[in-house]
Amino acid sequence: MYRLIILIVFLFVWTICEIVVIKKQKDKIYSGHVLFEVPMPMWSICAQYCSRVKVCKSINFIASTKTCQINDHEPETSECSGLVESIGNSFAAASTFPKELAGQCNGNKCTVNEACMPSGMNYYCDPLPFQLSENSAPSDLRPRDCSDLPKGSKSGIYTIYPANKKFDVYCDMDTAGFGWTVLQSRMNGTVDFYRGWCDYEIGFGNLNSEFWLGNYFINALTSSGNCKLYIHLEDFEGNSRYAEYSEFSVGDATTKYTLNIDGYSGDAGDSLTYHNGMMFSTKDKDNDKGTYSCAQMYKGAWWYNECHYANLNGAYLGGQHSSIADGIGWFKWKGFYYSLKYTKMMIKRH
Ligand SMILES: [Ca+2]
Repeated sequence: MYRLIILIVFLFVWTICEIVVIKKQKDKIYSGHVLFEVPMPMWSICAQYCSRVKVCKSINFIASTKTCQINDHEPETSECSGLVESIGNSFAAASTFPKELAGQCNGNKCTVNEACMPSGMNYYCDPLPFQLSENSAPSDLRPRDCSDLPKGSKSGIYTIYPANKKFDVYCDMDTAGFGWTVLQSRMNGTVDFYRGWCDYEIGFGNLNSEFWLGNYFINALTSSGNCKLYIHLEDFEGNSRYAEYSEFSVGDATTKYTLNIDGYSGDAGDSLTYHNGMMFSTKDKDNDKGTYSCAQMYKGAWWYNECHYANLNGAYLGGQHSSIADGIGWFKWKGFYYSLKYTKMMIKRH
């Protein structure tokens, strides 16, 4: 740790002697790519540190805790930047840093486990206070999902590290036993689910109430295979049902988050096998088999076929409704004219 403190002091002195302009994006962070965090007094020093660490591709600076988050990716230039709103915090991509920021370290040959330190007209490589390997997460001891948490852990929000990514999830230990990672939750209609592709890609809502975790993260959680899906449903009359699928995974962005599902059991009826092999569709991205946009027609976002038997991201219509199939529907239990009170989709490794 003393090495890091020396480095910070050094960077600080260097910073006040030089003036460089770095493009930062206010009130945004890049979620899901944090490799490690280090304390830093200010964001510009975080940027400077990043410029000297080979694996660093971008940074988030968390102002309230003065934390510098080192990301191993920078947002893709696709339509979804991957940046999420985070008031008071900021983001900067290493590719936008001016060359002078790295000083003598520009183009250094330090390894992924070293930080470059300028020294006169040259530089030297200083070991990072962290263990990083070329392609693995900082520690294999970190939970990959909720089932890796210590036995006895209570339901709540936890940080997990699946597939070299880091993000927060809600872990459910009560509905169907220990260790379920929640992907989706509806309970009171306070969150708007009629949203576009980018929101569904990186997720939205509040982990403590209603949310969609995000297709990007669902892919990360299920890409290693061997996941089962549990769907808990409740109506307004106090009844509950469940549908469980022994096989569940979602492809990556290049597959448009294609659903792979099989092996139904439960008492809610199988409304999801019909959606197997379908790409994800949103109101602004029609990947379904209908001649029109199923997402627009049924006010949701889903792996629409032509169109659906399940619409768990539909409108919160609160029970019986006269419009057809645009509520939070599970056809095999309630038909097309009933919008459920409560839904929860969650996964667990076998
Ligand atoms: Ca269509």
